Order: sequence, then structure tokens, then C-alpha cells
Amino acid sequence: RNLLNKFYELKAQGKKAFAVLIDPDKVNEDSFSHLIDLSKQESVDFFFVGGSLITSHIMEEVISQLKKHTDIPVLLFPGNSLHLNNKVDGVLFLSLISGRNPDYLIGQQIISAPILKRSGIEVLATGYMIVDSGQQTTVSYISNTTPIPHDKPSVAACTAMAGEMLGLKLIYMDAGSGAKKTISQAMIKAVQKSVDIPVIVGGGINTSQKAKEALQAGADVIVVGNGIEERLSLLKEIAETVRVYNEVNLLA
Ligand code: 1GP
Repeated sequence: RNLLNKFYELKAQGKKAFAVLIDPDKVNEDSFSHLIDLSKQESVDFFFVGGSLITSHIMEEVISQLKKHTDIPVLLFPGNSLHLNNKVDGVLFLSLISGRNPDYLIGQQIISAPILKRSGIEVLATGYMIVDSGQQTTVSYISNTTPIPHDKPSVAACTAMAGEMLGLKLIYMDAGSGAKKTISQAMIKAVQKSVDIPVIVGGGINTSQKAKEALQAGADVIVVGNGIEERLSLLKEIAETVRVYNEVNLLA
């Protein structure tokens, strides 16, 4: 339970964290080593690896490169049970609680359970909530679920509360990779106020300003993937935003 503890300790210290999402389908092989160096240099807190649809064969290689060159924990962000991998440090064991598709609520988890049990890999029970971003995202299409409406913070808050009451240990609110509209501050605030467990927020965070807004609203961890794939220097900018936010906040 080392990794879960890390999420909880950071939250207890009032420290925000930064996770870099690596989608194996979108890895730029030329700049990947640079991404690794930059992540080390900027003390990124977590790597999330995965996505709802993976077509590339380099997932294994991506994970082993991250493990070889850094001490940053690598968490699998699986789209389904076929994405399981035993080289990671932990698995975000996602239950898609915003949806009503039993396969993603519990079906894939049943298939994965014996494999994970044998592997001994840390399993982090995570309530995964997809939020509407005004466009259909791969994740809502593939999971065949309706996202939470963008302007319904109370639906998100009740969903997160139910997830916490069911014993889930993390909440991950996601507008979907490359979302044009990030999750509203009102919704992040409503969720954060409703649960005690750490709240991870991602989807469409591609500027420092958007990162700052998510942190101010109460996100404990922000996830950035697409923006960094498009412009590697964003990694540095987001890391700096999180650092400054933490410094100011811890001084206050
Ligand atoms: C997607 O939350 C992640 O599942 C990150 O989204 O790729 O838009 O940063 P982006």
C-alpha cells in the first residue's frame, strides 16, 4: 500500500501532486528520453501509463524505460483487463462509477482480479468519473457510457460520495484526453467538499492557467497527457505551477 499512502500523505500535508499521463499510442519516440529526463528534473510525482484504447505494441517498452531511468512511481491506467501489465508499481483499479455499464463497473475487474492477486502488484481502488466536455471522447465511446453533464456538480458530488461509501480509495474525474473543455471549478469544488479521499483531475489541462484553476478548486492531483505530447515544455510549466502553488499554500 505504498503508493496509496503516497497519495494520502501528500493530501494530509496539503501538497498538490502532478501526474504525467503517457498514452503508449501517442508516445513520440524521438523525444521520449527527453520527457523522462524532464520528469526527473521537475520531480513529477507519478507516471500514469495507459488509455481507453491501446493499439501500439510499445506499452511494455515504455514502462521498462520509465522504470529503468527514474524512481517515479509508474501506475497503470488501464482501459480494460487486456491492458494489465506486471512491470508497473501499481494499478489504478478503475470502476467507472459515472456510467451504468456493468462491464466497466465490475466486469473487467472480475477478469483482472485473479491476475492482479497473483502478481502482488499494488491495487488502488479508484472511482473513475467521466465528465462531459462538449465533445464525444474516446473513453465515453469505448466504455459505452454517458458522461456526467458538465454543469451538474451535484451529480458528480453524489457519485463521488457513493464511491467513497463503497470503499473506493481515490476519485479520478476525467474530461477525457484532449478535452476542449476542462472540468469546471464548481464541479471540482463540489466533489472535493463531499469526500475525504484524494481527488485526481484530468482531461484537457494544457496550460498553466488551467492547471492552477484545477488546483485552486480542490484537485489533489492533476493529470496532464495530451498537452505534453503536443509540447514537451508544458511539463516544466505545469510542474512549476504545482510547485509555486504548494509553496504559497504551505506558507499561508
Ligand atoms: C485523460 O485525464 C487524462 O484520461 C489526461 O487528459 O490527455 O487531455 O491531458 P489529457
